[in-house]
Amino acid sequence: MTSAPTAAARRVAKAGVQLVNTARATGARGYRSPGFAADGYCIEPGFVDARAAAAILADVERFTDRAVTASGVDGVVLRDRAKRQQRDLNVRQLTHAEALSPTLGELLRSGRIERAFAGLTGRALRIGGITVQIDWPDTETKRGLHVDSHWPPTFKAFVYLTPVRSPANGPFCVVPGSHRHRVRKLRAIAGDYLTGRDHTDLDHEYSMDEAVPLLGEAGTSIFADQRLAHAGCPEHTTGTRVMAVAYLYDEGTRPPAFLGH
Ligand SMILES: O=C(O)CCC(=O)C(=O)O
Repeated sequence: MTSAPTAAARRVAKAGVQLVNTARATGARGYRSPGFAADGYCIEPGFVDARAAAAILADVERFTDRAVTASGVDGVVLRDRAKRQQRDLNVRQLTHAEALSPTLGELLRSGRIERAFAGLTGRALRIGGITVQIDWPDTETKRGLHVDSHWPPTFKAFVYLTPVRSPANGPFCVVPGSHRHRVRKLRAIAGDYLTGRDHTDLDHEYSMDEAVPLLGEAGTSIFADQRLAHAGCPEHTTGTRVMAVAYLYDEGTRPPAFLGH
């Protein structure tokens, strides 16, 4: 009689599968759009028109006031990163943001984000949630370069609701093509393991000098494979950045546990 694998054995097997898929950068070269396959991201100016972006911003702008500490809306959780960790101390997130803004709700229900990703990747992706993220200027506590997950791949659509015209406005930054890296990712994971760090941290293997800031007016959307080495710009000195962030994963699979966190 064979006995069921123990929880520890299941964890080891899962880690093995993750490592093999990370080592192969599985699927990262096979995207429908050659540009997305090469770079791992795409910027679409005007994906949300200026009037709609302004309407969403008007619906959520009250949360840029630090004195507001609760959403006051059923199902919407306001989370200040400063309450639970030592980095990203000037980042605020609001979950289930579609409940805050009818215009954002319409965008979510329209299927446009999934269709845009299908065109870029050839994959059927499902939205796991949409948040609004508010970033106040910060040059000291930003989390360094990281991935959201090594495996399974996850994707995000970022919609800027305020103009992000220079590094001083705190753009989303990526190392182009790093979603395809194999050896460097394995070196990073080994380094994280040896130093007891989060296995998604990459900042000891990659440098911000390799990263490009992704800029755009309000309404610009960035579609990204979150296996890219990425970070919020640590040179954010001017203005509060507000953006909506949709989280996506492969349809037919279970949403990764960290989604929305
Ligand atoms: O604030 C940013 O631009 C970075 C966001 C980020 O790291 C993420 O969504 O995983």
